[in-house]
Amino acid sequence: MAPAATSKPSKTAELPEDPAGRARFDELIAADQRVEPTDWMPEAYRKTLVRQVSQHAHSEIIGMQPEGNWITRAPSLKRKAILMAKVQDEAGHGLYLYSAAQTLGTPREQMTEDLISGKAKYSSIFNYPTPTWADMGSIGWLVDGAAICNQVPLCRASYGPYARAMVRVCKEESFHQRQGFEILLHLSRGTKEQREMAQESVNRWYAPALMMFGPPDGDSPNSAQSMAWNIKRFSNDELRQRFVDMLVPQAEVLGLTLPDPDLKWNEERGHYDFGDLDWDEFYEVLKGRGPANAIRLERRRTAHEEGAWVREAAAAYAERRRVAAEKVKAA
Ligand code: BYC
Repeated sequence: MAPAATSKPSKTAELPEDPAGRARFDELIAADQRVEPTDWMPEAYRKTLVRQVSQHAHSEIIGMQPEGNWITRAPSLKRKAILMAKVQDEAGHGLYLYSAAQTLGTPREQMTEDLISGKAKYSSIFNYPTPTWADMGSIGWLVDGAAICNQVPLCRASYGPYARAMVRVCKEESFHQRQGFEILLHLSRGTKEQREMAQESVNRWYAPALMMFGPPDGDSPNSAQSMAWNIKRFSNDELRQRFVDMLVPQAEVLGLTLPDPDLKWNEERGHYDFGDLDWDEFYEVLKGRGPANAIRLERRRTAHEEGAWVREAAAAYAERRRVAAEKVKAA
C-alpha cells in the first residue's frame, strides 16, 4: 500500500518565480527534453499537468466499472480470466498515474475527493452502459484503441514521470485492444445473433470513442499551450483522424460496419472523411448528464467508503513500522 495514500492532504506551496529556474525550464522545453519533479516549473505548467494526469488516472479507475460489470457473467472461464486481468491492469494504470500526479505535489486524497465530489472530470466514454457481452469487445477494440492513439504520443510528453508511466500503460493497452478485437472477431464469425450483437455494440460505441479525443481543435482551450509545452504532441482532431484511418481496415477484417454514412476515402487528403459528431451529447456527458454518470460516481463513492477500513489498517501498519524502525535506529 503506497504510504502517500494515507498522508494528510496539504496545499502545494507555490514555487516563487525563479529567473534561473525559468531559463532552465525554457531550455528543457526548447531542446525537447524532460522536466523532472525537482526542476523548477511554471505554476501553469504544473496545474495543466495535474489536471490532465489526475483526469487520466480517474478515467482508468472509473473505467474499471463498465467492464467489471461483466466479470461474473463472462461466457467462459478463459474470458473471465482475461477480463479480470484487464480490469486489474486498469487499476494499475490508475495507480501509476496518481503517483505521477503526486510528484507534482497534489495529494492522492485531494484527487480522490475531487473525483467523488463530482468536481474532477474523467473520460466521457465511461458514462455509457455495457448491456451486452459484445460491449467488452467494443471497449477493447474502440476505447482502448482510441486510448493507444492518444497515449503513444504521451510517452514523449515533456513531464518525465507522466511520459514514463505511459510507456508501460501503452504496452498493456495494446494487449487490451487485441483482446477486444478478438472478442468481436469471434462474435462476427459466430451465429447470426452473435454477429448482430457485435454490430449493435459497435453502433453504440463508435461515436463516443471518437469523442474521447476531446472537442474539435477550434473548441479546445487547452491544446495550444499544452502543445507549446510538449505535453500534447498532436491536436485532438489530428489524433481523431489517425484513429479513424486505423479503424476502417480493421472493421473490414471484422466484417463489421462503422456506423457513419459519410465515411469515405479522400484521395486528395490521403485520409478517410467522416461525418460530424454530436458535440451537444459530449458536453451533456461532461456536465454529468450522460447515460451512466450518476451510477459511476455513486459506485465509486460507495467503494471508497467501504474501503475506509483498508486505508485505516494500512495507515496503522505503516505507523507501527515507522515506530519500530525508529526504535531500531535509537538502539
Ligand atoms: N472526456 O482543451 P481540451 C482508458 C475536457 S482511460 C472528458 O481539448 P485537453 C481505459 C478537457 O479535460 C484513458 N473530458 O483539453 C480505461 C477540458 O476540460 P478542463 C483516458 C474531456 O486536456 C479503462 C475540456 O474538455 N485517456 O484508456 O487539452 C478501460 C476542453 O478540452 C474529454 C486520457 O485521459 C473527454 N473525452 O485535451 C479501458 C488521456 N475531452 O480539464 C480504457 C489523457 C476533453 O479544462 N488526456 N475533455 O476542465 C488527454 O490526452 C487530454 O486531456 C484530452 C483533452 C485529449 C482528453
